[in-house]
Amino acid sequence: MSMFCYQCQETAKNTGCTIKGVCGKNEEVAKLQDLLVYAVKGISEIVVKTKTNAAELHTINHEVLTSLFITITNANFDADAIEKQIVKVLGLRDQLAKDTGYNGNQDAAVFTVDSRESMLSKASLVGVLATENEDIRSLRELIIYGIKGLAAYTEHAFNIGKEDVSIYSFIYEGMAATLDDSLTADDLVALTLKTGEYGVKGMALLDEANTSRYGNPEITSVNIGVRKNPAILISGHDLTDMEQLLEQTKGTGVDVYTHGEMLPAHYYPAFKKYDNFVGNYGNSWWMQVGEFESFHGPILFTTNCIVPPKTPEVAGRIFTTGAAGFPGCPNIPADENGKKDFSAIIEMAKKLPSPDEIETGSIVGGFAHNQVLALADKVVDAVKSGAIKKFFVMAGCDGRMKSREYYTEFAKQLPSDTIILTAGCAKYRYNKLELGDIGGIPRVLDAGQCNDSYSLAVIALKLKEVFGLDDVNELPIAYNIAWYEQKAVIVLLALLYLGVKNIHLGPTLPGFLSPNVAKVLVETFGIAGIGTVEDDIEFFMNA
Ligand code: FSO
Ligand code: SF4
Repeated sequence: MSMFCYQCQETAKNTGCTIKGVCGKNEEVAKLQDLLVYAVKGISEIVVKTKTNAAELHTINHEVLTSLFITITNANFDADAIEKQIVKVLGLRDQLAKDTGYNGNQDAAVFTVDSRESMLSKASLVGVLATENEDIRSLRELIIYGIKGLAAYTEHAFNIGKEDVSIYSFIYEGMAATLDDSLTADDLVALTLKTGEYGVKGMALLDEANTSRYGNPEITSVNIGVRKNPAILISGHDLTDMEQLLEQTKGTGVDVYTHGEMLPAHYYPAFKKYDNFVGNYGNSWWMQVGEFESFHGPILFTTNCIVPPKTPEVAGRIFTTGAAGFPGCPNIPADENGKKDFSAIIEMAKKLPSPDEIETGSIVGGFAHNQVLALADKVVDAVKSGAIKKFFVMAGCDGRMKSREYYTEFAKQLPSDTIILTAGCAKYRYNKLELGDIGGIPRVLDAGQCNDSYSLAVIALKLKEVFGLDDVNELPIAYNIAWYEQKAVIVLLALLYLGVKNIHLGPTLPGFLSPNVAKVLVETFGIAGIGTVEDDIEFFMNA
């Protein structure tokens, strides 16, 4: 076996990618990512054992976030960039060991490598399969994937200048725990829930960061057609990159379109003032291969999901920034103040044709907690009168598997007295259907990016209060969530921590759950997979 990765929903045969990733990640990149995660575990071990206060670790905190983000599915395919990050992190680890007087002998905290070759052979010994017991391995990876998602959200908040040291401390605690052979399965189950607790904190921090800087998302109609100007497409989740790109393109004659998970940027008041912020182009991440061809202009990836470009022409128009990376595509760095120079992208755009129109019309979104709570009276009345019978939380991710057509069908077949609450790229399975409204409330309410699933939890908790219920599970809300990568794992753990039960998860249950761990999730939290659309709708409507 040359590599092993089973962190996402598309893992080969739902058991593990062993030769090449379904995502396109090759053996070298997979191994370097394993080693980067191991180096982060080493830093975490030192922090925990020496009881170092995370508040004193500014640079290390940030590099740990970036390192974990780099290893998320579809974020970074660039072996050279990952090697560089390993060298950086090991340097920080060794300096930390010195500064703190660490005298332990945990391998992750002391190992050395001096070449790409030595990195690859070390990686073969410390990857996922290094943990032999499949239940312990499953729980360790569940925690690590949750922490990867948490790190991604925390990094976006960091970029806006918002931090919570307790999150860093937890990341060190959680990562170090995955090296500790004395922990039992029960200990790790408890730590899994604690990961969910910090998931809530991380998403709340990012929500506070985004809304304090860019305002509260509001109902917005987003154009999905095009104009006849040269243009840049911006993808991923980082709003500080969005802000800087809009500032730098202002008055240049270059238009800006969002792609994939950047669509919700349109919902923020702060971005509405830019005349060149035109609309959203295309659909969810996996459809980029064809859509980037017809876009014609340069594309900036601020995070995942990158699909390896099929032609040199498209590859030549891709730029990355932050944790994202692809070999041969420039990564735009930030200076010490977080400023980025996007002029190379703008100059390229000016020389290229305007986008081909692939759709026309508009889509409506912006239903994050503040906007929905502003409509609370209307919503509560509609529930009381029976006009709204049930809400369906269908947040999460999209993916390429054919089985995901389930979600489009599910949305189509839901009774007309139901409302879909969505967030994340899962929405593209049904956000262009004509599902109508209930007394003026659209039947698909899009809160925003996957991290804005937090908004859906806030809305649920508020409704619980308004209806005077003791338990969030008594609300007429069903959870039918689609997952793909590790940010969805932290969203799921956050919901479990908040006490939400009976979540249905699809299109398949995670391959990294061992049968015993899956059983715990089923028995404790009522987690279930999906069945047929008809059966599931009948089940949910009668539950
Ligand atoms: Fe989607 Fe990709 Fe936001 Fe993920 S674009 S799949 S859960 O990165 O992060 O929802
Ligand atoms: Fe396979 Fe997913 Fe890992 Fe890529 S990220 S190698 S598709 S499990």
